[in-house]
Amino acid sequence: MPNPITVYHLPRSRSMRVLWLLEELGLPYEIDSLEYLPGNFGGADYTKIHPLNKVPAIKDGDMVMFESVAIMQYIMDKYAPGKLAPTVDDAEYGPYLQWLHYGESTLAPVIATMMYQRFFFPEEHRSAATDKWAQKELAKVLGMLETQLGDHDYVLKSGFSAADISIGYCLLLARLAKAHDQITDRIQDYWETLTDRDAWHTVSKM
Ligand SMILES: N[C@@H](CCC(=O)N[C@@H](CS)C(=O)NCC(=O)O)C(=O)O
Repeated sequence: MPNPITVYHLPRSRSMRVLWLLEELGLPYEIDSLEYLPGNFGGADYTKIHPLNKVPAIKDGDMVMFESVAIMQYIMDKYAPGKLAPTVDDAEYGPYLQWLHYGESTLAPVIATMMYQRFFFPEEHRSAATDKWAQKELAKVLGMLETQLGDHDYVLKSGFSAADISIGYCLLLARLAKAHDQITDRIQDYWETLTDRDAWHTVSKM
């Protein structure tokens, strides 16, 4: 067993992706719980770990890194090769990488826009036009996910993978953003399949 990885964590933040992955893989980890200081998560001590005070980050021995999806790739490559991801010679490898990154690169920015519009910006800086744009965009990007899901349980036909963790976290974000109108029955079914997993049950309480 490797030494435990330290995960810098705030509930409901992207550190859930990392913890969910570690739970699915049964790898040891320790949590460093950050203090919620708006605009400066974790305070000055955490700036030494992540210069922008964004969550998550991990420490593995002397190595410190951030970016949730990159952390997932690091953990899988180093400690669980061949698990929760197709191998490079598999026909699903390209689509797997695409959907793994779709979570953070395509889904998350649209949902984050909604969250800022609806909850974080002061009233006078909110824009109905931006919110409307984000709603349309989210419907579009979730529509593409719905097409990919088809009638299988997970993003890849071969079954659950780290891509589902990356995207699944965004479905939590979408709920927090109150994007209920964009969550279709099919996306809701997918969410329920994901949140039925033991690892999710554990992580959702952290
Ligand atoms: N692309 C980064 C995004 C990190 C990020 O923005 N995390 C949020 C919490 S979920 C955060 O720290 N927000 C505070 C900020 O942006 O100052 C990742 O995937 O790790």
